[in-house]
Amino acid sequence: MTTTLISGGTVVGATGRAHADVVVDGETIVAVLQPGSALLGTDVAASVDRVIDATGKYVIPGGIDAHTHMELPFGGTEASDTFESGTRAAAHGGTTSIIDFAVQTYGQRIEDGLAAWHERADGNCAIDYGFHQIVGDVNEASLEAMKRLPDEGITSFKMFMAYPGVFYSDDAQILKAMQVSRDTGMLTMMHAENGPAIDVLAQQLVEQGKTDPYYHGVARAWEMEEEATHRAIMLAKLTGAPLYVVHVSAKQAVEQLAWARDKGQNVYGETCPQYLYLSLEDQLGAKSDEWGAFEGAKWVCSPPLRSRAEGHQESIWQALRTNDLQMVSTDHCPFCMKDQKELGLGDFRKIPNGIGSIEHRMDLMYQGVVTGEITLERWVELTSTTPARMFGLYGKKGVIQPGADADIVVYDPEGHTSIGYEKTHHMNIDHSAWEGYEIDGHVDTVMSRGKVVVENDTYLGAKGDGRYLRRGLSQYLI
Ligand code: DUC
Ligand code: ZN
Ligand code: ZN
Repeated sequence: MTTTLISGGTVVGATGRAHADVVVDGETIVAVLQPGSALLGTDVAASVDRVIDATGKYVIPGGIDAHTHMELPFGGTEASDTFESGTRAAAHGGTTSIIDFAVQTYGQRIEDGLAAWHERADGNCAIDYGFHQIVGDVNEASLEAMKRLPDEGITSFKMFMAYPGVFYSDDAQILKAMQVSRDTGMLTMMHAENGPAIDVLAQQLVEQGKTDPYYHGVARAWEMEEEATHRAIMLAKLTGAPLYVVHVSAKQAVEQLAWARDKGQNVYGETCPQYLYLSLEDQLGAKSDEWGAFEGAKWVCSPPLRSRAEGHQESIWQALRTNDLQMVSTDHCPFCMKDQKELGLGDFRKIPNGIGSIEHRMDLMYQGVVTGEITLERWVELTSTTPARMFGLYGKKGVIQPGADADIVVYDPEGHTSIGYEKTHHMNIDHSAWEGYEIDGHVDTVMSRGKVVVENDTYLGAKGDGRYLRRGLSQYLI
């Protein structure tokens, strides 16, 4: 087994930072030491197989992206990153674990949906991976199957108040599933947008000839997110289920979460980098020679980008500081412009929804440290420690301490990252929603369970390095 010393860096955790050396034995962190100190009387640097010099750099627990959709079937196509390409890109960006969504489609048994997801991921991942379960068809059999998910290491499930005819659940179905959540301790994850109302607005816009991608955001008004978030909160209150609202994009949805949390309810929320940095105005202004106004399709995701003039981005940054929102995930769900997004030429409703960000989450959130939006410790908390606690991985993941998996990122605050077009990223997309973003920092070295998988921007790992994570119940509930 290889032993490694990461020396001279600043170890940063959710609660503080310190100059410290980290000793790794095989797959595990075995010691965090005062710089230069001896371990059991031995000179550590002389006795390990390898020393990584982290002088002037941050040493942080590997990122955990708790919301990804590799290979998701959507809108007549499939998300363009496979478990292989998506997890490799994640590693490049300093993310060492993902939690992807196993899909139960309408008419399918949960067991079969889950088995298919294991088959897709098994032996293909570059980093460790777990699953949430999408419940796309609540019926008596699914409700029984859901109760067995914790035995499979799946302790959270996602429901959709959006996408009628695809993943949508009505209030009665949600109520029944939340009762299972209450009884098992599993976390209910909610896509909170009022899908039936949105579909009416979208149809009316198309009938008026408003078919460009921009109108996707007009149809998915923030009122529909606020309303659904409130409804989810009330159903959770009624049933006693713990609730986690995914991809929060609207200021008014944050207010709903804060309101419920102030009353002591077990309610949590995540946001994504696109809701912090990108806006509906950006999407409206996007035009290119190749695509014209259809260029805006690159940023079609749900919930949609929100208006900067309305102050959503500002309010979401604030909520990350005040813990009204607890985490940042990506909702990584990439689709190429060619053959995929272009399915919606002439009708924005047919554009597959999703943005690819898995490679850039750690960098984009570090930029929030540079600009003073969040502290260094909060960066680690939002991107690694809380995801681990929220989804039952803490202790092994999300922290640098003896006994934890050696998932470690050496991050260089003096480095620079230019986010560019497909040729510079590793995600399987023919464009970047983040093209032109400049980050004052750089992922230097990435270790996944003791193995250096990225160094000098070079991938050193192998397909199948990543293992399935059997998760415990949430360690974050009040
Ligand atoms: N939102 C997206 O943008 N893509 C996939 C699913 C979702 O809820
Ligand atoms: Zn969603
Ligand atoms: Zn999603």
